Amino acid sequence: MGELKVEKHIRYILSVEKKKDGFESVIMEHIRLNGAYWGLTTLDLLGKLDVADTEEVVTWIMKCQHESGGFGGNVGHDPHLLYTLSAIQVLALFDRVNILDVDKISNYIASLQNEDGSFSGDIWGEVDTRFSYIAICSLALLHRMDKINVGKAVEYIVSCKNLDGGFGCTPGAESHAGQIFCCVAALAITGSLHHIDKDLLGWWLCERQVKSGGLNGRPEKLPDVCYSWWVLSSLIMIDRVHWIDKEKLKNYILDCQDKENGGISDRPDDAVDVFHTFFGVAGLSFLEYPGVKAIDPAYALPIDVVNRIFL
Ligand code: GRG
Repeated sequence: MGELKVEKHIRYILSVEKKKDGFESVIMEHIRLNGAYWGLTTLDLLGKLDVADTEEVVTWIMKCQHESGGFGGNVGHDPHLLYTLSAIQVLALFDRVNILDVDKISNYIASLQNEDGSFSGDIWGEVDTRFSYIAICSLALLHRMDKINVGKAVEYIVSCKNLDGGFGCTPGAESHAGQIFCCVAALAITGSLHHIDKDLLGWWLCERQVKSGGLNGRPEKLPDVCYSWWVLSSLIMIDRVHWIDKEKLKNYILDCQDKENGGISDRPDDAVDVFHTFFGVAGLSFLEYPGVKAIDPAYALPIDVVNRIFL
């Protein structure tokens, strides 16, 4: 366990970026914009965003934009909401949202809202509450929520609520902590948390903590460091975070570090990656680990970045 290996994690993140032909870079080629968000937000949470080359990052991000206004996961890739949010978030980290053609991007996002209030991820039409969250979070960060029918978007999310208090990806789909984060955060951003039974959902979420201290994403599943984000952020937004054992979770996350080479994995002794490194550090931020900046549970950005946008 021990303490958070801050310097090693910073070196690990920079090494993934530098080794373009390395295994992790190659398998992340198609989601590089998500990877940039995970890696750069981790650096910011650890107070080290200045090691990144701002102009290089910003120039590359803008090359990922498609003529429709949406962003692809890498240069020349098809646009999708998943990468559009990451592009906005990374530009927000560098205080460069102002370089965006806000109308163009917000029109792209609004064009993906369906008649029933749901959102498709791209022109091919897959519907998922992940995309409702992404659309709402992106438009809020761009101050363009008026582009969509917020009432219908909320109605659709509420139609995905289950009897156990959780939410799934479409109406009737199983509750899953990842989808719960998306629905709770979208409801938080739109001022609609009254649609949630906080005690019922809080109970389901705190039951995600297993003996090792880690959290799983649904009953009978293995724990995974990334649920430190999906579960804790949701518990915080509904004021029930005191229902889990924070000390045990902190120790679980620290146990998942590669203490030699940096990075955090899903479970102790597994291979590390940038996704789990971000969600592990973000979880520690919620647990108020010394030296880690505070992160906003709804916008998934450091709180100082969110304040810069809204205050
Ligand atoms: C800005 C933080 C942020 C998110 C953007 C993409 C997105 C919005 C949210 C994804 C939410 C989600 C569904 C997360 C779950 C990811 C995950 C670990 C899925 C694994 O699912 P299974 O079924 O794993 O393979 P389990 O743990 O259930 O066995």
